[in-house]
Amino acid sequence: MHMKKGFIFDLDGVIVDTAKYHFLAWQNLANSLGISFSVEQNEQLKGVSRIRSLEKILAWGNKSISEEEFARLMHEKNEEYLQYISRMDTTEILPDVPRILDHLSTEKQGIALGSASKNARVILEKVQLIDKFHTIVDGTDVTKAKPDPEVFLIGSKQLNIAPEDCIVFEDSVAGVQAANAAHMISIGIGDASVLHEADYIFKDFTEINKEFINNLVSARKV
Ligand code: B16
Ligand code: MG
Repeated sequence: MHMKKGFIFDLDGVIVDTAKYHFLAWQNLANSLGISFSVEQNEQLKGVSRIRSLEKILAWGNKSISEEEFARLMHEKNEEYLQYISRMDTTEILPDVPRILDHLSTEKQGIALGSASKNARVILEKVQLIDKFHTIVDGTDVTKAKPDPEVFLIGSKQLNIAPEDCIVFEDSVAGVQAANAAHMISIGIGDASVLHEADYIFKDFTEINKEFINNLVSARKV
């Protein structure tokens, strides 16, 4: 392998499963407002920004609140979420993520994070993966949420690798759409019926072998 590519990883749902913690915190918040909140609804918040998530929950509950209350609820939700992630450790890394990161690093490929989360750095530190990334683009760097390609385009720029030479791993529909809009190769991690817009789909990283990665290194999105 010699051609240098940029591999951009989403965080929640790709490297770690923090959706369960978002769920607990959003559920407590929704219930405190008298709004019910299901696992299915939580699915619809994957890859969605914090602001947009709260807007959606309020819409589901037919509630309208003041700007001050909105800001207070966002803060409260994040405080509870931070409590959950403060207890995270390396056991929460999803299967075979370290194997893929190590392989890419041995092969001298570019590695970036492209997440909507404003807590991405804290999480990567907790699971001790932060040093594996050449650059980290998170919710504090972007103005436009996925499916806008901004987060991945910033990643490609920071890696100094053209978008057409970048490959994105994503678990959300909006994230796959963002990768496609950025003209990058999109790899869906999760359910094929949900992520059908992706160029390739795998249940998780255990299904991805070295040969597949090596082929990506010599491929280009057309
Ligand atoms: P925070 P990703 C996304 O992360 C999550 O999937 C989404 O559920 C969450 O609302 C969003 O980050 C914002 O997270 O509240 O921590 O800023 O999948 O893009 O890595
Ligand atoms: Mg995700």
